[in-house]
Formats: sequence, structure tokens, C-alpha cells
Amino acid sequence: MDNKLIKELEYKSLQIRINLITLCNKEVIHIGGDLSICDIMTALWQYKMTYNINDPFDESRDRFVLSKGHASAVTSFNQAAIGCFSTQSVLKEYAKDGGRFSMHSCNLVNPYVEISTGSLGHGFPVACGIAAGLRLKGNKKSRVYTIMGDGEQSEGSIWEAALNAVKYKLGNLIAFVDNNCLEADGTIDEITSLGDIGKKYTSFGWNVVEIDGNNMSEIIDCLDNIPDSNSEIPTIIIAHTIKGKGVSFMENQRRWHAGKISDDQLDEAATELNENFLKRWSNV
Ligand SMILES: Cc1ncc(C[n+]2csc(CCOP(=O)(O)OP(=O)(O)O)c2C)c(N)n1
Repeated sequence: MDNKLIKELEYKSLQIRINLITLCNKEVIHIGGDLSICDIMTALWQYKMTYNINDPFDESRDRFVLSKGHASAVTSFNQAAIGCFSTQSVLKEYAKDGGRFSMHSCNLVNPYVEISTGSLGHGFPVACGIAAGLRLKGNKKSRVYTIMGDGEQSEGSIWEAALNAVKYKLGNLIAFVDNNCLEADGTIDEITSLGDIGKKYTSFGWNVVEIDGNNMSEIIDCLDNIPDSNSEIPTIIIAHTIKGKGVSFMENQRRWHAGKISDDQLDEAATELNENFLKRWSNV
């Protein structure tokens, strides 16, 4: 693996985390689930996806559907990082009346949002529909990426869509499950135990890949090796992650599903994030 690339992407991911905690000091955001997918989102938006920042409706774009729609802030900051709008505008407008950014992304006010999500179990079926639509239109290049939560797997609509993605041979669909083992009200095992998620999707006929979703090398290796968009089998990436990843007082804590942090907590979190990045790369 190219160390320079990984360091660069980890640095970008660090910047997104700093933006997230900065916003979290001003507004209540879904910080736990934003942080768990931060590395995947950075790799998707700042490395993998084809996207035209000047035309969010460009037919040749890859599509992204945030099925776990509450992780809107990490999406907006990544879109800002590639130039869709400024980071300052996200920090300024988030959760404000008339603003483009809110706790669940809305495509009526922000054209860079493919579809509005927030009601769990809706994004993934729509992503399947978009993938089928691209096939019907003869678009052989674009892929559809979507990220679901593991708690979201308890929605029945997920499994109807999982069946149909195989039936319609949607190899242009790449789905992630953010397997952080925690929901809003408790652990996955306490609420609706999932058993082996990978085995379930395998039995449905999906191509299943398992990665550490907070390890940039593994994420890039996985994205570099996903099947061609013309292939006939949809891919699901079970990403083992940590809710609140990178800020130790938030990690694996139900309390930090959503919330706001104090000035002192912001200082503590920023110091930890910056120091860990420097420690990790100082001798490489
Ligand atoms: C249909 C529906 N039911 C309930 C909620 C409220 N809700 C928002 S986030 C969440 C927990 C989701 O857990 P998970 O999918 O594991 O995502 P994570 O919190 O790990 O990001 C719940 C229940 C919702 N948004 N939609």
C-alpha cells in the first residue's frame, strides 16, 4: 500500500473529524455515527467517487445515498472538502432556518444531496432503484454507493431491497453496513441481534467483503478491488467500526449517539485527534 496516499487520506479524515467536533460545539449533531463512518466517507468522496462539483446532476456522476441519513454532517463536510460549497458555510448554516444543512440531509435545499434520507430503511431501497434505473438508461460506468447502519438492518424494507438487488443483477451497487454495534438506545444485541450479517447477505447472493472500516489502508484496498460496474452481483462491505471513533470519551458510548460538546471537551477532543495523527506518522 502507498504510504503517502494513506497518510494524505488520513490527514483529510482528521480534518473532517476536526470540523465535526467544531460543529458539535455549536449544534447537536449525530456525532457518534458521523465519526464511525468518517474514514469511509473521506475515502469515497475524496478518493474513489467520480463527481462533478460544477454539476450535481451530471449523468456520468457516481451516486451516493446516505441511507443512515442522520450522518448528514460528515457528508456535508466531505462535499465541502471537494468544493461543492465551503466548510464555513456548513459551520454557519447547519440547523439554521433557511440553511442548506441539517440533521438529516435534504435535497430540496441542497442539490448535492442525491435523495433526502433520515427515515431508516428508505435510502437503501432507493439506492437499489437508482442502480436499476442506471442499467435501464444504458449507463455502464456510474456506480451507486450507499451506507446503512447496523441498527437500520432491523427495517424490513432493507431485506426486500437486498433480494431485489440480486434479482436485478445490480453489480453497479456498492453498499456499506456501518457495523459499529451500537444504535441510539442500546447495543445491536440488546435491540435486534443480527447474528452474522455477512453470512446473511451471502445467503441472499451478494458479494460480501469484510473490512476494518476505520483502517484507511483496508478501505482503499477494498475500494480499489471492487468488481467492475458492469458485473452482475451487488457488493456489500461490512465495515467493522467504532461509534465515536477517534475521540476516546465518545467511543462506544450510547450517550454520544447525538449531542453537543463543551469548549473544554472540544479542546480535549482536538488535542487527542491531532496528537494521535502526529504519533502515528512521526516515524514513517
Ligand atoms: C424509521 C426510523 N426509526 C427510528 C429512527 C430514529 N433513529 C435515528 S438514528 C437511530 C439509530 C440507528 O442506528 P444505526 O443504524 O446503527 O446507526 P448509527 O447510530 O450507528 O449511526 C434511530 C433508531 C429513524 N430515524 N427512522
